[in-house]
Amino acid sequence: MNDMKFPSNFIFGAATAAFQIEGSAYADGKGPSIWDQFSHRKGKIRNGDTADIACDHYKRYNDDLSLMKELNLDAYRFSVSWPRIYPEGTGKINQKGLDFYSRLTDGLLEKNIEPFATLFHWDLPLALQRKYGGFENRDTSDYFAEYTETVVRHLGDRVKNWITINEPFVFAACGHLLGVHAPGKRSLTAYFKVIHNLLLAHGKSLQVIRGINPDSRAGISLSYSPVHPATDSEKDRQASLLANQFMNHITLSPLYNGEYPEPLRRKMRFFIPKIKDGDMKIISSPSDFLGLNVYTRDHALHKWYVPFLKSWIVSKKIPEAEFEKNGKEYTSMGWEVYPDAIYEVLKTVQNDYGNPPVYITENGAAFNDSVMDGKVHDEKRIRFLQGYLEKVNAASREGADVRGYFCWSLMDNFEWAEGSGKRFGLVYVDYETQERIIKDSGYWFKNLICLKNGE
Ligand code: IFM
Repeated sequence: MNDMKFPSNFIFGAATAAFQIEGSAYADGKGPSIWDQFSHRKGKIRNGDTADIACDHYKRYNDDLSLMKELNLDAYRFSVSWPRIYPEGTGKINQKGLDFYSRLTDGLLEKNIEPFATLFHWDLPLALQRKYGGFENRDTSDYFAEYTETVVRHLGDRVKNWITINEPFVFAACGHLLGVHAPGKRSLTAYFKVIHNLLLAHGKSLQVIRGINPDSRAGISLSYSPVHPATDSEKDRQASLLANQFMNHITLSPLYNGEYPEPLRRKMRFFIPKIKDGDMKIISSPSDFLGLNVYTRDHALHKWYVPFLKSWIVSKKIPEAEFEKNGKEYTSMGWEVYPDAIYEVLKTVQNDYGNPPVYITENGAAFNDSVMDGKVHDEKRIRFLQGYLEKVNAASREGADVRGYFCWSLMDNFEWAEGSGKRFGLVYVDYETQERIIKDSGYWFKNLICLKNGE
């Protein structure tokens, strides 16, 4: 830990998302989201878990603020639940929803913790999905701008850091191409439409934020898993280039270059929606920072039978029985522990995208934690965080403009289709009693922050 030197203005925080922690699924006038609906569909979530209660954070946020203070966090990244603010997605505002985030924000500021608010972390109001087809419909980008305006007018005097959208690729791919996340669609056409409309929504939201609070800072959070060729063959190398474009540059390139990447655009021309004049300009409106969520890398193989792309990702999840394979380490998500991924991502953004200010808005690991004598000894997570942070530090020493790092996650929570069994937290949550226990990694992270602050 002592080898890592982070400047005192480097921000260390922890992140969460509304649907994953809040519970109180229908409290105080909240409307249903696509995830409330999807998580109750048979067979969609591991073990039939739901997030109806999750970490009960909506009711226990004060205790959770104390935990954040105990961890000495500089910042906290949370998301606002759109259907708490607009139960129908648009139209009538639910004041009680706004009040909740207002209390949370005040609590953070009282504790000297900088709020970073994400406006969309996947819990789209169900009404927008049912009536208009959700983000397949470009009008949803306007509803998002309306919602942005309401939230920023309410909190913008206190929240100065805004993240418009979390991981457009994952929302589009898992929810509209693979069908494993809400709303559960499987269509390549839907995938591209949703990517485009989310990016459009980001651009419009950015303009709204700027218009209301010129002194605030706003950006987007992108998932980025570098894709490496599975073998040394030229065909696999080509497959990895396309897979990288399909998963990573599909969002980075429009945001920073104002265009979808070639040759992806050529190969996918039948699926890419009609792009209206002016869209790319809105999408590439300058952001104040880029948020990057980095966990692992992937591998691509050439597969002749995959339509158009001819590229197949082989490493996203490996079965638990193979965790020790090849001397590599894996998290309980089946993701390879590969700290160089975060270095590669930061260097790519530095060298190929103009070195914008970056926050790592998510990085962390799920392991099978257990409580022993009231403690959680999670050495694997400590090793994971140390390894990745060393690489963040290395990239920063080589000129990458990285300003902060948010651990995913503050506490164990509802991991989407994987349910509640995958524990990513610095804090352990006993879902039966809602007791919280700071894990050894939480104390390790706290110590890192103290060292950075010279305490
Ligand atoms: O839990 C998710 C989060 O909601 C988005 N990024 C990845 C995390 C771990 O899968």
